[in-house]
Amino acid sequence: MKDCLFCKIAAGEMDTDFVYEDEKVVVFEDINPQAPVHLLIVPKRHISDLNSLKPEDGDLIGHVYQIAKKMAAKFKIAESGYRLVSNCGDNGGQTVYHIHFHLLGGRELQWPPG
Ligand code: D5M
Repeated sequence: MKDCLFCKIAAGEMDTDFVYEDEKVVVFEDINPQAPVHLLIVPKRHISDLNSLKPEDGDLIGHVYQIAKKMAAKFKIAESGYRLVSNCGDNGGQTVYHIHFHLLGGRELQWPPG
């Protein structure tokens, strides 16, 4: 989608290093990390937010969870624990309207989040 930052990143048009890429998603480090490990798992196809998900997106979202598990092992946070979160809308703290999943770990995370 034109003028979408994460579409541009996913298309390789920005100078972003991917820690993982396949035909459906890219994974890269968050520019403003909130934990020692803070990755963004981003579907390549533009979907604005959780509210825009369709039933047929189920396989894609299942894939995101499989990649989260793989990244947790790769970044050695699988045993200590981690969090996978997608912010939706203004009150949810979403700032980039291209659906993405934050994978956070490497420290004890607080609950509830702020
Ligand atoms: O999360 C959007 C996240 O995207 C936020 O944590 C910063 C991150 N971000 C923004 N621009 C970049 C670039 N260029 N590289 C890496 N990370 C980036 P949200 O849940 O929408 O607030």
